[in-house]
Amino acid sequence: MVVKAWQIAGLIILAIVGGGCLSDTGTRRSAPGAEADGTDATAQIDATVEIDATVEIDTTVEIDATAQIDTSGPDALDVAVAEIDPDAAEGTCPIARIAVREGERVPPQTVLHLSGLGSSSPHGPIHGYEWWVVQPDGSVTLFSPSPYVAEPTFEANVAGLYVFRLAVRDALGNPSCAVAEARVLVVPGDGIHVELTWDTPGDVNQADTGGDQIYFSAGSDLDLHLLHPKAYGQYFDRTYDCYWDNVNPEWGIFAPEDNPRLDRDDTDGAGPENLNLQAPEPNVTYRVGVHYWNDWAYGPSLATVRIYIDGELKDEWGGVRLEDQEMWDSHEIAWPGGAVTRIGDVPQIAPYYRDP
Ligand SMILES: [Ca+2]
Ligand SMILES: [Ca+2]
Ligand SMILES: [Ca+2]
Ligand SMILES: [Ca+2]
Repeated sequence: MVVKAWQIAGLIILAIVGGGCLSDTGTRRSAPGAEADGTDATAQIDATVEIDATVEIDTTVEIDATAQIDTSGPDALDVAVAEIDPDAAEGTCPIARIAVREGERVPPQTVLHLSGLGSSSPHGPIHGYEWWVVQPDGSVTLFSPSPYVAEPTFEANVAGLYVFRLAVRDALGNPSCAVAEARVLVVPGDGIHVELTWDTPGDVNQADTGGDQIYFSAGSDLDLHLLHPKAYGQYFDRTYDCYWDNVNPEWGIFAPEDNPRLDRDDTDGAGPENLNLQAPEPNVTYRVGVHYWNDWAYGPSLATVRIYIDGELKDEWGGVRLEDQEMWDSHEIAWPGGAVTRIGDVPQIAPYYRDP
């Protein structure tokens, strides 16, 4: 109910004149036995007046733009908006709000469901959304299907902090005065998490994807390898090298916990490739390698390897320049303890290393 102040004043006067019965929420009671029967001159009147009035100020401006759109011309919408009282647009700004369904802490390769539907405006519905993200170094994920929808998704593939921001615009074109912000931390949950990202300066768009892997790729293709000691240092070992052609081999005891998993192979630029091992074998030293499988004519790339032990970043070795077909032996990881050691003071790179 909306009652204006001058109406309240009038109603109170009416209440006094009328004996205290106010609107539909007012009550008037008489004590039992108070009715005068003509014989009891001392009858008492016990009347209680309860005033229950709420003043609500409702400044919502309802915009019925659709009713005014003349579909005969492209300027019709502009005309409709121009007919809205401009004074109604003054006042508070639209408020942008972000909700992330998956929460603030997720493992790598989580598809985040973002929503700006909690945004609001005193001037009517929200008509425009614009999202941004500050992502960890090496991550080039784009909003899907675009940064201009109310509920985009976003694949958080690289470990680290993502800061999402949202601005909105209401039906009158008013922008939000403040940008909403939400932070999501991507933390690897496995004992060993190895992440490879790369920068290919010859590729003008490193965020695009696709290709047929025969004649064309949208970007260069580097690969992550994890060697078990039983590979005797040979990459592309069919059992004891975990890589794109052997993504989840059986290592250690006959149980999945000590098997490595290549959870993400990227063939079209930037990465990441993610390699995980939940419960490494005791008394085993693993080796990490990076191979430049195919440059797809985009030229050399700068590789970065990050190694996380139990969710904690232990080493990041970045900016290592690789040419097509080169193999970089980057790290050793010793278990138990998870000691991460760089192989060599400078990158140890073998030229023209091919699948034997
Ligand atoms: Ca590209
Ligand atoms: Ca790859
Ligand atoms: Ca196993
Ligand atoms: Ca890619």
